[in-house]
Amino acid sequence: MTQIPLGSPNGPSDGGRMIVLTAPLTEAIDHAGYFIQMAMASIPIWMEGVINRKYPKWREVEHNADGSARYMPAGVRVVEKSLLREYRSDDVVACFPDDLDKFVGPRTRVVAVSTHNPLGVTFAAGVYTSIFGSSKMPINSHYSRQLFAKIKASPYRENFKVIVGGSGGWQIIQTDTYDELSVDCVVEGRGESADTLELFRKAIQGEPLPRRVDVKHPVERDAILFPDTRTTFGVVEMTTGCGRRCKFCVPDLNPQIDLPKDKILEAVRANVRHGNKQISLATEDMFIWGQVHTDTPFYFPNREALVDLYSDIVNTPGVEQHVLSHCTIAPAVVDPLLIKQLSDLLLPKSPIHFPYLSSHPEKKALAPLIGLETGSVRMAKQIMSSKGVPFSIDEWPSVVLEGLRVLNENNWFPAMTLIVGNPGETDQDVMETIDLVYEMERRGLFAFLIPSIFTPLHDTRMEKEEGVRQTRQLTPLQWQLMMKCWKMNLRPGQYSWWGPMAWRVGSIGMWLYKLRRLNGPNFTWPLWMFSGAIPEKTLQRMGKIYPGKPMKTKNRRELIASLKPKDWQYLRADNGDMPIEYVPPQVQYQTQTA
Ligand code: B12
Ligand code: SF4
Repeated sequence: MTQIPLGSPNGPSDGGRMIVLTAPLTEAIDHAGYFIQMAMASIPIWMEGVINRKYPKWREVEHNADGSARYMPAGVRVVEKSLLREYRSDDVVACFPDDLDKFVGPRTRVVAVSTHNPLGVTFAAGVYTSIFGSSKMPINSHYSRQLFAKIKASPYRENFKVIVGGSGGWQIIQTDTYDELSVDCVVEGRGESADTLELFRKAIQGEPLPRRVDVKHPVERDAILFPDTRTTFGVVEMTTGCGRRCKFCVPDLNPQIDLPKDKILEAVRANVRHGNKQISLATEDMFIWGQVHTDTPFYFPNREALVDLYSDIVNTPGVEQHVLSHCTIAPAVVDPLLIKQLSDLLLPKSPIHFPYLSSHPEKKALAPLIGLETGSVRMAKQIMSSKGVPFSIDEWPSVVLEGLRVLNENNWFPAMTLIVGNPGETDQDVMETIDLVYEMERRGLFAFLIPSIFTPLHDTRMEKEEGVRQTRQLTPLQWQLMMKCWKMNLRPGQYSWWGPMAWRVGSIGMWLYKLRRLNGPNFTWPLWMFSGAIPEKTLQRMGKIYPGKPMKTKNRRELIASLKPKDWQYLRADNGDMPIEYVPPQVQYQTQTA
């Protein structure tokens, strides 16, 4: 063990904390909203100047009086809360990477790192940096590596173990970067688990740790802990799991749980107490809350419960801003009135403004993340056959278009992810997805489309499958889909700082300088399409891009009519469009008793 005396100028005067929790700076900042972190997960480090110019203060973080972090990602806070069941508060600290020297000392036995996406190899992250040519170094990855390097270089490194957890821990396992990053053990699973506590006990006693530990996810809602401190972006967990069983999905592997309202609200109040004005409920699908393990299938949302929950959240004194996280699109078709009621409640506290799109008097908008993934029914059947329930996956394009119509009418302009290069994806599948994107454009619908290259995620049912690995392998159609999505995103110019024009002109410059060599010839025409330098119609006539076909799809009434009669009982008649054969339960009852 390194012999550095307590109080030496090289270490903290109190010998440091026994357990030090931290997270990469870029994952911990509570600045400028979700978008900045998402951008830093995707933009390569050499473009950091763009972020610096737009958000010059992004590195300025807030501290508590003792130098610990005022806020940390929710995962760190839950682990901290879990540890505080066993250890004293002056043994445990959560701090920003720059403050590690204040807390890591000769007393330190564990440095625990929480990571969301440390190496940038997850979906919708690596692809963008790889387009620009440095596939492994998005800004977030650079800062994550910087954090690990700092821990590795600590003069006390021999004294403590480095335990990594969080949704991005698998990236270290998969790339076998334990030694490079100086990580002793990666925990896959929840910090509340007894196995996690056991691991910390072992580390504190200096026992060797396994490289990887898989811990069980609690199945009871009361077993999930809620932090009573401030979390980055005011993230408070709302649900775990999902239930739609998409084959590529990690969160769906967790049990489907909707967390108790009183605990959610307590955590919201704790955030406010510690200075947070923004709240966001973390979920894979907000619409399952209140409908888990009830007599109604979870995909028919519990309107009253949801409205009641969100109403209490946004009306909590001190909550000035509220942001939605993830949801699915079928509930918008099932219950448009729910969407309207939520809009009435949530828009006033939304920090998102879409001046060119929103009909709200202050141009406010809601922008949850929704998975579109593919427009091909064949592909959808293969990878996500229940994505659109209660509707059959055969209706997927109609569900997307109708759902988006309902959402847009209520000022919801979601970010929608698409997967390009799924295993077995054919040109026909890509054309069908392009058709859907063109159809959105034709109908004036808006979603911020985020195409990403298929990434086999650990433990999922597609873990062993292989899709496209590098941008050079993308076909002309796949490139067209990606570039069309981005062209559509820049359409209304709602991100004024991006300056759509500048992007387009810049893209040609970049292509000439670097991109044509990096991404190969299949990239050329789609990029010209994106740049707008040659009109799309001309490119279509020249046969350089696929023109797309108008789609014949079902409207809401037809979709509702396509449901199985046994599902009609769960529909809300006040939405209209009820099947003509439908007899409301009270009438059925009267008929039976007459
Ligand atoms: C909120 C959220 C965000 C927010 C805020 C993130 C933040 N910094 O707080 C924003 C929008 C910024 C975001 C961005 C991104 N996200 Co995100 N995000 C989420 C979401 C919805 C909730 C995360 C959360 O806070 N959960 C609650 C906490 C309590 O859970 P937790 O973090 O998992 O922590 C538990 C365990 O992991 C463990 N644990 C955590 N840390 C540690 C540490 C140790 C030492 C131990 C032992 C245990 C441990 O214990 C905790 C509690 O028991 C999840 C989905 C989900 N339901 O988890 C996706 C999710 C984590 N995100 C995901 C992705 C892909 C991204 C992006 C790459 C998307 C993009 N391209 O922009 C970026 C990356 C951002 C970055 N900085 O690099 C994926 C991760 C996939 C993967 N496994 O690789 C998820 C799972 C979504 C999904 N549907 O797949 N995200
Ligand atoms: S709908 Fe989303 S969260 Fe649910 S299983 Fe599919 S990908 Fe996962």
